[in-house]
Amino acid sequence: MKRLPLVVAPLLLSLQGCHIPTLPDPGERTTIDFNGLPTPSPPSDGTVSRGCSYEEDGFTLDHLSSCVAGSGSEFKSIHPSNYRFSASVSLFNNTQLGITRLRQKGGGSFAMVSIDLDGLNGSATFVPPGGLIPYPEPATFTFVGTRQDGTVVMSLFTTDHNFPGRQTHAFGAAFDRVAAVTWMQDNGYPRPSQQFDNIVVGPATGSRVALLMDVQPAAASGR
Ligand SMILES: [Ca+2]
Ligand SMILES: [Ca+2]
Repeated sequence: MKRLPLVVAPLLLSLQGCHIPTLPDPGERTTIDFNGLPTPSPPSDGTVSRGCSYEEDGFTLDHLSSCVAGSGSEFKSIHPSNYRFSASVSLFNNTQLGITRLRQKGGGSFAMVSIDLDGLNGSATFVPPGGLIPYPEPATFTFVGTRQDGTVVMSLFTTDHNFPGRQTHAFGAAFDRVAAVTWMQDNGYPRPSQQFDNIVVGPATGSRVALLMDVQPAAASGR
């Protein structure tokens, strides 16, 4: 029989009588890639509204910024006939400063591993009052991860000038054991300027003791 570390044994004893869930295999990872979304039939500009909530592989993306289905401000997918398409079908939040939130369906902690990012307008320009100006790209992404104990972590990424041409942003250990990750659509006046794809997530792989406490916060803290 394997010996329990001194730190773990008292904790497990204190949780006797509580429901202790099966912990996931830390080697399992999932890629949310949007590739199952059907290509639109012509005529189309190659983008398709996908509503205010999107589910894939046991995870949910929610549009948190007063999203109204059918308004055109929802999530949209980008397909090969659109000039923004790069490599494979991706998604964007079609609201300026719109917030996107990723959570595991049914709750629980997970590890945010990486995400592919790109701009949305490239070198295109527009004419506001005052003359021709380019869209504000490269686009900046600000990711905020929240753990079940309320701890908040943050990660920033700015895309390059290659468009369409995605980059992979890796999160590292700080984004292990998060319960939710949000990011805000860049201001992008007069239209949004970020797209994302290939969200790689996995089971929380940090402290196994901490993970047990995450899934049983009431039992562990007495709240
Ligand atoms: Ca894809
Ligand atoms: Ca790029």
